[in-house]
Amino acid sequence: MSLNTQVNTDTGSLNQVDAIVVGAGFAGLYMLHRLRDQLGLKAEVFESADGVGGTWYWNRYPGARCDIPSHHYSYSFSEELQQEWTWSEKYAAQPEILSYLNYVANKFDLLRDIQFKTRVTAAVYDEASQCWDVETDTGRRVRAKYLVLAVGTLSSANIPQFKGHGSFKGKTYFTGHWPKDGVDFTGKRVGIIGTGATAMQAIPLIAEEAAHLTVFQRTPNYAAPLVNEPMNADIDRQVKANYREVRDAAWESFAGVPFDKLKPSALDDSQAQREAHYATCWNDGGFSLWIGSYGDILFNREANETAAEFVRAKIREKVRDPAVAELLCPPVGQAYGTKRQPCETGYYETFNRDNVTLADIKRAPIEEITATGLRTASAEYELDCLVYATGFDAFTGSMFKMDIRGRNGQSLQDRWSAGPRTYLGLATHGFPNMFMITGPQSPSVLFNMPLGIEQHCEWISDCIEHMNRNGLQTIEANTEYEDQWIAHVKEIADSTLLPKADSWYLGANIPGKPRVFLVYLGGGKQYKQICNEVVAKGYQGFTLTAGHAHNSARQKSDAALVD
Ligand code: NA7
Repeated sequence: MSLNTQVNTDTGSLNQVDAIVVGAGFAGLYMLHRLRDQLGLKAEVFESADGVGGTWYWNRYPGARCDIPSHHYSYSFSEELQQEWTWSEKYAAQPEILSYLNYVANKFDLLRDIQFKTRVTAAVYDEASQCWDVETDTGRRVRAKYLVLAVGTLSSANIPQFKGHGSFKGKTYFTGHWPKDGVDFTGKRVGIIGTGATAMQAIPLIAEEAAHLTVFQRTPNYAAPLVNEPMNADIDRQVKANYREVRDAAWESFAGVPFDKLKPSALDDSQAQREAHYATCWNDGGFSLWIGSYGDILFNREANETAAEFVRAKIREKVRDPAVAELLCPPVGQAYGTKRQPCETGYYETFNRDNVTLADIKRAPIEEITATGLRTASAEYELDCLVYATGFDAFTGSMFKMDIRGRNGQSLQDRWSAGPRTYLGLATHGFPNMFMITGPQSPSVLFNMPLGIEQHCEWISDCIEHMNRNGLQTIEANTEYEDQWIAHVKEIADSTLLPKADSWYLGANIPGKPRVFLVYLGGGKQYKQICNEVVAKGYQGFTLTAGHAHNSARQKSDAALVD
């Protein structure tokens, strides 16, 4: 049965619905479809943008594209959708992904339940009604039994507050908030701060337009070529004829995208064999070198260094000026792939252009943004445009922008002051009936995002169906299970080299953020099994209640703790 009524409270009337979903990207769209069209609930989505797309709405910077093949980087829930949508490139660019999400929104008639240009400012759990009271910047207030945060993992921009921030009189752009009508850099002196995955996509295209481009690099990065190409019609036909197998293979793989050349150990091969194998993976493109070459390069330093040296040699081959090449090569000691491996198309070659300069801001840090550009410890740069490609306050940034308060008025920031505390990356104690899609401590960014999102949306909607079918009012993660889950995530992460890098995977890119590794690294398949087992054991680790009137029916599902 669905709810769509008004309730009167001492602060005025609230619309009441079954579920509020925050965000209309890949996650929010599918969540709405599940809740509304499969469960028959009244669900409402709030989205701050004026259209769907989430991350793919905001990140319109030149060169933005996925680096998991488009056939994989798409929804699997509708066979009809899979058959009728045709990608034009192996790795789709942002405009095409955004068109796809608009197509999905129209096909499933989702737009009518999305409130655009509406930012959720607060979500407060009301003990009396055991519901969430959600406030927005448009003044709309809604009460809902369920609150689903589909706010994206990489959606809150990290904007470093350099001295003089805001004083630049030229044009400032943020890759994560790119103007809808694009930017024409023709004839401009452009500076870009950052050399992460985003910057590496944008730099070659900006360089083609700008009079001059200065790249401000703090840390060099290991990238591999994307090897994009127009969609091959035969491959498209083959995938469409076998989509079921393609998706099954994705779920069998560690990161939700299959690679068929993975060998156990780089150290088992001779140098010649290794180089040949790395070259094959390099030429395959995308993440093939990173997660499809040898199983031990992200676990063993010695194995890792063989891959690192292979990439350095490639950089030296591509970049003509040896001094620039050295600056672009991550030094020994900076492990390969422990930060997210960017995929590039002509990035390194861009530094062979006469109109491109690489500025080393590790050696000579940015001291001040000035009216005419910026000043580093060693030089003054006159600029017309300044681009920030400085990443995101990942995982928690967008959640913390809302004032989310659970039981006893405790804020989410407060509860997570030492780092996020979740059970399965789906829920957190003290915040009943609140779910996170691809939340901290789930596989999220180290898994194929659309597939991971689908698994979460399905788990959440199955849970809500279970609750409604059984007359249950609340579900809440138990702290013992949170503790165990956090320890489990940490233990797996610590067996790899990833926590040793200063990456956004553990919040190291944001000054003052607690350093906690935030991705479950056990692989999507294992994670899905765990989630399914939790359900099979009666939502083990969660407390489910029948509501105030039936507190005797409280089911504490913690009979057997996970070992
Ligand atoms: P990243 O990978 O976090 O990269 C941000 C870049 O900005 C990186 O080169 C940073 O250097 C640089 N940065 C950040 N803050 C500063 C300051 N204060 N001074 C100088 N340089 C700075 O973000 P991306 O957007 O490129 O990629 C994020 C993900 O989006 C990507 O992995 C994909 O999954 C999609 P640093 O390395 O910190 O020295």
